Amino acid sequence: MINPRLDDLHRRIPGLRLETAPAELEYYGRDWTRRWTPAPLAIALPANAGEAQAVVRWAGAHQVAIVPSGGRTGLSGGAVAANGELVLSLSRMNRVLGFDPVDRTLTVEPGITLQAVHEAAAEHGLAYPVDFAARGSCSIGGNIATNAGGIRVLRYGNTREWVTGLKLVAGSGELLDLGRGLVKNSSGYDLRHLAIGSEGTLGVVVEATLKLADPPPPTQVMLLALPSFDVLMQVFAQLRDRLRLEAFEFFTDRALHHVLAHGGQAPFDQVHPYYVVAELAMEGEGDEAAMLAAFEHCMGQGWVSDGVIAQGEAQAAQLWRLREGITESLARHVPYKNDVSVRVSAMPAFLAEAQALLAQGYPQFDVVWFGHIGDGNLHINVLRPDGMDDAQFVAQCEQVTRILAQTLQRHGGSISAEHGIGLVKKAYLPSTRSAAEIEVMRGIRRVLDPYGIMNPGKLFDP
Ligand code: 2HG
Ligand code: ZN
Repeated sequence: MINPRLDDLHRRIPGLRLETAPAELEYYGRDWTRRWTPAPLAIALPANAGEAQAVVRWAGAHQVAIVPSGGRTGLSGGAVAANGELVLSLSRMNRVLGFDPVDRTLTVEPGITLQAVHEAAAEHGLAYPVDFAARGSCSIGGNIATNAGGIRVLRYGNTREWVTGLKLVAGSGELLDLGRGLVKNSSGYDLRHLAIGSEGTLGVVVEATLKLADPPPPTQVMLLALPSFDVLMQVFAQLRDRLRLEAFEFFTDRALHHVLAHGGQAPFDQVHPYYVVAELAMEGEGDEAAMLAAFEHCMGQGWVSDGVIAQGEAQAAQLWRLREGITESLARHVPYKNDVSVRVSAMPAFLAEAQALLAQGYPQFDVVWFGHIGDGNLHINVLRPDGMDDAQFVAQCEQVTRILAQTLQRHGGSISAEHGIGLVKKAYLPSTRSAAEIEVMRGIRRVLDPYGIMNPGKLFDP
């Protein structure tokens, strides 16, 4: 080590793995936003909770900023280290620590991927029902830090619903054992829920106990092509009221265009303005008939321009790929992302206003709309036009976000539904949270992170 501070860290925690090679700094210093140049001081890779706690204590004593780091699949810059921070990567802490068949819980280290959690739950005949496309790369610690949502929130809720215990090393260096797997605990403030969604600003998760669900029911997957968003909402209401929806996801013709350009297979002969992937539980005897009746009803109303019900798992996976492949298909464009929410009832009015705003004010942009309709969550990806330089593009996108934030405020919505605030949306936090709320959050942050070392510069400034 050449850096005296790192020498000291090395001496104080002799077994700790520290990386300082440029390739490692580059790799661990960025997330999927790819808008910041990584410049961390070093990467600390603790092997266990004790080492992680020792690193946080050392950082507090030496005023070294820490960026907690999982799979770095975040889209808001929450895991970016661009200012000489020490990245605290939990990637080596990726084990399943235990399964309790009576409690139906799985206790895991934070660096385990979501997919490995799914697999571990399935080995015990159960399920961890939070799910989204980055499952193979994202880690459960990052899911907890952002209260990740995904494609099954409609049915199962966000990550928050599934975390019954959390061990958190607070910025103060204290190890807090929160929730302890209790189903009921009416003994004051639930600090576990403060930590969930705090984006690494209060502490770092070193262990989580996850509640498991019954194994998923057999399902049917359908893809529908729809002429308008109003119709889409009608179809949503029909399917939700008549059947048991496991997922209801939408995307537009532009989204499908990019997925197909990336190697997908066109589902229909014609192009349609809107598409929906719906997954329906098929548990009881009458479910299949009820699904067909609902499908026919929607057809009969003239709501559905075209549709397909998957015949078997391979086709179901193929239909899902059209939705789940959107982010990947856009990645090479480095799109500017918005991830907003309004109440489901406000979706049509908000979408119409937002679409008009973009079409009239920014016709130069290819805007890709998709998301989780049943949760009132829209993803708005804006692509850089050919020939526009990146700085100009980002400046224009920030203008768009400012106007979107005002529109959202009028509709009572949020500037971040499930991706977090991080760096990307920090300037817009006051459109979603009142000054009084932000002041309370500042106070909480000061108590748990008295040295101001936990992910400084993210979420809001001191
Ligand atoms: C999804 O729903 C993810 O696929 C990513 O939240 C959204 O890329 C995006 O904007
Ligand atoms: Zn999403």
